[in-house]
Amino acid sequence: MADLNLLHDAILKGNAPLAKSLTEEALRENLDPKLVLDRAMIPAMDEVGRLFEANEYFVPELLISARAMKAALELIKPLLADCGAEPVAKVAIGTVKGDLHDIGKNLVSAMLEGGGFEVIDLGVDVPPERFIQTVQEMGATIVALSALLTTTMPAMKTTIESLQQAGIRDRVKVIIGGAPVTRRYAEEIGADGYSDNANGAVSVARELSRAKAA
Ligand code: B12
Repeated sequence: MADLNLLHDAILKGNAPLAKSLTEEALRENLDPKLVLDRAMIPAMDEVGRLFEANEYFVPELLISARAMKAALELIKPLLADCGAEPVAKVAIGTVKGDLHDIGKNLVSAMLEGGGFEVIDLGVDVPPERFIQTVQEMGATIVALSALLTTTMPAMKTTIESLQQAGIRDRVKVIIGGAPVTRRYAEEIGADGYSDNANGAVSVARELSRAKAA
């Protein structure tokens, strides 16, 4: 029987091969991929953050834990599909300029794909112009911004302002998220939606695309 505590610890210790094989084992046993994520993987990264804050982990430990998390996440991602026949919208997603964190963004991206959205993943450190270009050239109607640093949150505001300046703000809905981001901040900078998790991101994107279609 797959042990989620062992998976949690493998990510915490940055043991990517073990994290991968334990995830494979859990999936072979038909454990719900969302349960594996919520009970083992995300709590492990939260603990990594706590240890970093307590000066017990440093950047190299963050990196090897992130690598283990990614190895496990790659196996989970294709299974996050949800067969709902929802209207599909195109989402341009990226981590904002100056910010290199992508685990949460990748998770949101996978959940959106699973939820029937077409996702254009622009990666990390994405300047506002890239979002603008994706809306103009590829017809994205939702822009999803991720930020994990308090110092890069203002880049979300700048991105929204740039969409305005480019005259395309009313063509898109902007949703934002990331550990330091709050609903209040989302309202403050004029975003259309916010969620503190990947499931919520899908619900918000659905609501906004329905509202747009109506
Ligand atoms: C792993 C990690 C790293 C890795 C990133 C690897 C990678 N490929 O992503 C590395 C080592 C590169 C890194 C670097 C740094 N990091 Co770092 N990192 C983390 C850590 C431990 C985990 C982040 C993570 O992946 N969490 C797991 C995912 C699943 O959660 P999440 O990202 O929050 O995403 C969820 C939600 O927020 C939401 N969400 C996310 N995006 C979006 C988008 C939308 C649209 C929506 C709706 C929802 C949504 O849904 C996701 C799924 O549920 C956090 C601590 C933490 N607990 O957050 C620190 C943390 C974010 N890092 C921190 C710091 C300080 C740094 C560095 C500055 C360290 C340094 N001195 O160099 C650099 C900055 C580099 C840069 N320019 O970006 C601080 C930030 C402090 C702050 N408040 O600003 C944190 C909080 C650690 C701490 N406690 O001090 N880091």
